[in-house]
Amino acid sequence: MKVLFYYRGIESIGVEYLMSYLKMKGHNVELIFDPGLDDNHFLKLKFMKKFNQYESLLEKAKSFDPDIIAVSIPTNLYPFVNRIIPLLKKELPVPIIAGGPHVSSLPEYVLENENIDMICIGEGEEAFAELLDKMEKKLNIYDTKNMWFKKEGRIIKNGTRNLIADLDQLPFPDKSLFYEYGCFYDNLEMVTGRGCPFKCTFCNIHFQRSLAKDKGSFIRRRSIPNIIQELNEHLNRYDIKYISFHDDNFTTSIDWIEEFAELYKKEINLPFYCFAYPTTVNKEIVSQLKNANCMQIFMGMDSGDPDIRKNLLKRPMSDERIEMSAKIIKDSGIKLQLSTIFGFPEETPESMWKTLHLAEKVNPDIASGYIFYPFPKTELYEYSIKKGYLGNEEIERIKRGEGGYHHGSILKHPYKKLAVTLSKLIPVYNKTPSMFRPLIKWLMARECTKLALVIYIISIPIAFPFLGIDGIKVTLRMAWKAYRMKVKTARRGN
Ligand code: B12
Ligand code: SF4
Repeated sequence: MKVLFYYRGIESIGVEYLMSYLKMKGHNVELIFDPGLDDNHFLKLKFMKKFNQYESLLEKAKSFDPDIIAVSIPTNLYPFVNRIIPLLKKELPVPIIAGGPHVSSLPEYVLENENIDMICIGEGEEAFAELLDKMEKKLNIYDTKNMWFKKEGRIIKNGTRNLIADLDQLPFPDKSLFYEYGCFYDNLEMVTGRGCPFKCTFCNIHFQRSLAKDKGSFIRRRSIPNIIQELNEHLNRYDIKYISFHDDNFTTSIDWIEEFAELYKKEINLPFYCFAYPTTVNKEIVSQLKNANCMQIFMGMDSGDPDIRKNLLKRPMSDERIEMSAKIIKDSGIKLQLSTIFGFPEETPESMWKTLHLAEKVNPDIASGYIFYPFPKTELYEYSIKKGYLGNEEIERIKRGEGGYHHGSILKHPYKKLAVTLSKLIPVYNKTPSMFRPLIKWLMARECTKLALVIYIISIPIAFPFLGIDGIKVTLRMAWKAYRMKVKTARRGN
């Protein structure tokens, strides 16, 4: 079967896993990738729109002549998916299947979409392969687990299958098609496991855990040799300078880290980046990470108000624990990226300022600021509805995937301007010498959201020296590739 994937903005490890699995099963895959340069979730740059070439993508789609089109939908990608699927459906009258976090959260709603014929809830590898196999053999597809279908005006819902227990059995994610679009450069992204043991109320992963109840262990980790083998395969193919481990939590097991550090140092030894939950950080783990050449750790502080953390976010930890974890990381020589979120329901200006002040005490190398976005079906989404922060209009906007956690708050929140200003200026504040900090604070208190955005953009290379610069390089590369594709399409048209 010929499967055409659509994705936008950045490479997707989930889609790469699907591609390699389907290829292993003998299917043919192709990708149309929209670089989304005018709106990459972080920045809206209207003048970059001219690089978004739907025509060349459609032409590529037509010449591939797929049997099925597959789209992966994180919530904030839904508006863009909705722009392209009517065009694809018009040119290629084949079924469209959707999967990913938004679909798993709102299956009924997504299936109402006239252009989507079937959806996948949860993990897609086995379900999608089984579906294609049945389609190819012209068998009944409507009993495929994890899949829901539209048939003659009815919705057919199937239960979920067990989670993939042994991740080592999966083929390594296939990055080749994303690479052709320039989606990565020096930085190799990968995941070493699936699932997370924590219960943060704003997180989609915690919701996904509830979907997979009784379907096997939610938290799974690949074996170290399997990870090293994947790394070696990519390193032989691409000119990689550092690795980003995108696991929700890299640091949950000391035994795993010890074994990883030893083999990684021996076989790979490239600088890497990973994520850590504050209470999993200790001297032993951090020294192993440092030994393995870890250059930066991303740690979520989220709020600087202990009550908000404990009661609202279900991240019960003291300020002192956060400071201690930060100190351990910094003392080891690993760079610390501290993540903060502003604009939670119930947050007052006082609690938002507490976040700034705790970040100041922690003194990370990089501070990132986000605006709270209630992802559908998360506990904090339901809470925001109950407490009146989301009315019908906002709920509909979230279902459509509008907004995000970079630009503005979607909540009916009395202090949203302050939340936006703080989220944009905290990275700059963090890099400002202390004698000039009162000036930034003065700006923050004025809630000048537009000025804050301008300052944020200008300061990206200083505030985010590693990922910010990599992001700029990748964006330029994607723009160049998109431009070349446009030129080729135009030449063929003439
Ligand atoms: C790595 C990561 C990133 C990386 C890069 C993404 C990449 N290279 O893959 C970065 C940091 C850049 C990133 C960016 C964003 N991310 Co992100 N990211 C993740 C993370 C940590 C891992 C994703 C992953 O690889 N998972 C492993 C793969 C195997 O799982 P998967 O992607 O879910 O795919 C499986 C299934 O969902 C299903 N499936 C998926 N699509 C499809 C399609 C079809 C047709 C089928 C059949 C099945 C199917 O099958 C796949 C294989 O089993 C997840 C959290 C998580 N643990 O999933 C968040 C997560 C996916 N990200 C999230 C968000 C919000 C974003 C951003 C929108 C943030 C932002 N505002 O900038 C952007 C979106 C960028 C974009 N254009 O997509 C949210 C999504 C929530 C939601 N409801 O949408 C998540 C769940 C985080 C969270 N805790 O809430 N992200
Ligand atoms: S630690 Fe991260 S991935 Fe895990 S539940 Fe919390 S926010 Fe989600």
